Amino acid sequence: MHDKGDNVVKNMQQNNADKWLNDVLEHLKRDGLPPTPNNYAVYYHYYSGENPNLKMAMDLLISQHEKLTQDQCEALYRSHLGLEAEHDMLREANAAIEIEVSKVLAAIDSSASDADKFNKTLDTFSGKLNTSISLEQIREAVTKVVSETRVMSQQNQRLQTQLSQTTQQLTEVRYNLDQVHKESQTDPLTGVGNRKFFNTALVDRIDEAKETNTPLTLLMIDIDHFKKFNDSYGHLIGDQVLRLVARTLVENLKGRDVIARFGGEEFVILLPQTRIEDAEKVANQLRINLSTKQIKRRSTQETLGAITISIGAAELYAGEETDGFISRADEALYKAKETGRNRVVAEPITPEQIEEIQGKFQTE
Ligand code: GH3
Ligand code: MG
Ligand code: MG
Repeated sequence: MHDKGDNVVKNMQQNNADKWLNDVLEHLKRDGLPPTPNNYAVYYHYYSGENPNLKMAMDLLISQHEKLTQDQCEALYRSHLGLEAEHDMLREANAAIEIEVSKVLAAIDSSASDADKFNKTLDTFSGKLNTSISLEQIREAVTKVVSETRVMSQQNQRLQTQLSQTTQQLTEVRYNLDQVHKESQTDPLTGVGNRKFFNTALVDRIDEAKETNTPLTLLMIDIDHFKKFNDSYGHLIGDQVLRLVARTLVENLKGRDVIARFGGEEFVILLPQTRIEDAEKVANQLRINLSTKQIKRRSTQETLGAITISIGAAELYAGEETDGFISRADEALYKAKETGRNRVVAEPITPEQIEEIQGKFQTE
């Protein structure tokens, strides 16, 4: 019962998304605008009617100018669609793309059945040739085959053109959407993942650790006395340091490890399949590696000294929630700061903390 209802809603959404995709692409083409993610988002919301304010504003522009310019489209995007909307759009556009692809596959199927029909005509023709028929009848049959061959080849050509156009358009839309998705998860200054990326990765890695019954360790990293560094040398050199820290992390960790900027001058690392003792070694290597790098002012090559980091580590305890896990790594980082900075604190979970987690379990 429930499934049936879900399917009806799903089908309706798919049909709509399917229709809107065509409308959007045609309208963008009419207005001479490229199908960039932002342009696509504006027109998509216009057709879906999900955003009445955007629809009203766009209707007004259309009534005044007929076609939208790139600048007008960008202005609509900025004032009516935020990051959240973009997220929805990504999901819906992906669904629409899947539908478009299945339509293309259906077109190929139907072309195959046309080919079947054509084969049958040929069979009938060769059958006729086997019976004794007049020259006139043969001429007639040959003419029919020739004309059907022409129709088939024209149909094939049309299908091919349509397929390559659709594929090209979809590839472009999908590429643009992928770029937007990637950008929305990346810290623009350092190029590593941002907080949003980390939040998703954290949930995924915790699930994975639970499913595979493997350890997961979190490192919380904070640059030491960074305020003083900024105050002494300026924010631009501070930014250069943030990039250096990110690069050092990326260069010294494995592909499966998650690296992100948690905010300000703090970074986080998730080390899957790693116990806290091993994570402590990794953290110390990172810390030492960074402390041996000399920061230089690019313009004068003047040496500004080295940068140090403090690191707190925590290993996920079975049944622990994301917040508790982060808090424990944070507490360890705080201890590293308190006890002199430029060090790693990796303490095992305390019996009190275990009790707290288990207490939560029982009340739930
Ligand atoms: P502690 O060793 O206790 O961590 O001291 P701190 O000075 O590093 O810590 P505090 O929290 O007092 O200052 C953090 C500084 O990080 C303040 C801010 O100027 C700097 N910061 C945060 N984000 C950025 C950024 O994007 N670029 C630059 N250049 N500096 C940043
Ligand atoms: Mg800090
Ligand atoms: Mg700091």
